[in-house]
Amino acid sequence: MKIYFAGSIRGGRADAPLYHRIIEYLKAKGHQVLTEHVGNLNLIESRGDKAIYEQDTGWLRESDLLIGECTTPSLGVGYELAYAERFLKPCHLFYNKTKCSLSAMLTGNPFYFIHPYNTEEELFKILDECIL
Ligand code: 6IA
Repeated sequence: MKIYFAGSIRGGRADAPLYHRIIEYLKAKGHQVLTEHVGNLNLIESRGDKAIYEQDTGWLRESDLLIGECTTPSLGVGYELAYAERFLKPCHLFYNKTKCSLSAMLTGNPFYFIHPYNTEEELFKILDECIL
């Protein structure tokens, strides 16, 4: 599958190492992750914002599935989720329930598959079921 992984960039990079581990896991399972850079630990902004927007919305339309790690709140991820809904892309959203509570605009929308987790081990177990 072509997977669009969504995670915070300008919203804060505290969870970047986790994004990296999720992306590597998805790749090891044989999937193509279109947004590998989201897990890059030394992210350097080298392109203009218009190019980023056009590239990412194009990848979203091309993707089969969106996986979002939403523990660190991000306006960009929120936008991507609404965009993915518009194109009826299945969206699996993860958040660490010991660290945050997710926006009601997501948990209240039955379109999204919402996966609260306690531990990283639990996250990967749920992830396995999403990518079968
Ligand atoms: O509002 P945020 O910046 O936290 O939004 C994060 C989300 O928007 C991610 O899921 C990305 O898909 C997308 N996004 C935001 N900034 C970038 C970006 N910046 N590149 C690609 N996607 C982005 C430049 C970094 C690049 C040079 C490696």
